[in-house]
Amino acid sequence: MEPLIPRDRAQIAPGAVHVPDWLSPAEQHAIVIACRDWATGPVPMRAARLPGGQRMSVRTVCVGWHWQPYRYTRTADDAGGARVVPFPDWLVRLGRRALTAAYDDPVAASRYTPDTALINHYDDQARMGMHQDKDEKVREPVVSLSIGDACVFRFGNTETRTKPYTDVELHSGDLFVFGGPSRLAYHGVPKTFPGTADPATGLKSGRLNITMRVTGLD
Ligand SMILES: O=C(O)CCC(=O)C(=O)O
Repeated sequence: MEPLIPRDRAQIAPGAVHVPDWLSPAEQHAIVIACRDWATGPVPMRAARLPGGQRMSVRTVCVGWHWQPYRYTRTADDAGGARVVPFPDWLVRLGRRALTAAYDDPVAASRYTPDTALINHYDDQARMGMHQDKDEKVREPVVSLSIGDACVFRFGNTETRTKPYTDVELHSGDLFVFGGPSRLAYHGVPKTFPGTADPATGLKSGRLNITMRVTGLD
């Protein structure tokens, strides 16, 4: 195997931090197992339907709160109607560790309590257009974990879907956190790199992305 070229931690914009190789291979494997379990129910993983009628190309399952464009509910009203599984404590702890790694502020991190996670699976054709994560009622940071195939993650500005933006390669195990002045930055995934994943993660193909958020809902 080729030796890994170290990639450096980088602030992409104020409040937006990329931490390469943050998850260990064992953690990635454990997360893949958990995601596989969530994907089988009680709410099935599905391609969400946009208000215009077309389906997203990624397939998504949620924990804590169910997201459908563009709201959160406790039951998956567009996917069989079951109640979503509770947000697990281990994922809260992982979110807090992620915030510490990104911002180096353990006190703020200890207060971070994500209550939803969207788990997206990208097959080789899947993409995600530029969008803002703005269905949450509060503006706590978003913690994003990547597993499987590498991708181009496009991180833009808070005003428009277009330039200026920065293209960041996210690899398996990478952490990306965006909060503060970057919390409402447009972002998307224009491209994945099929076949780049290490099979040791347990993911058979494609790319998995987990974003943890705080909904601010009761
Ligand atoms: O897949 C990614 O890295 C980004 C996912 C995303 O933007 C989202 O779930 O809102």
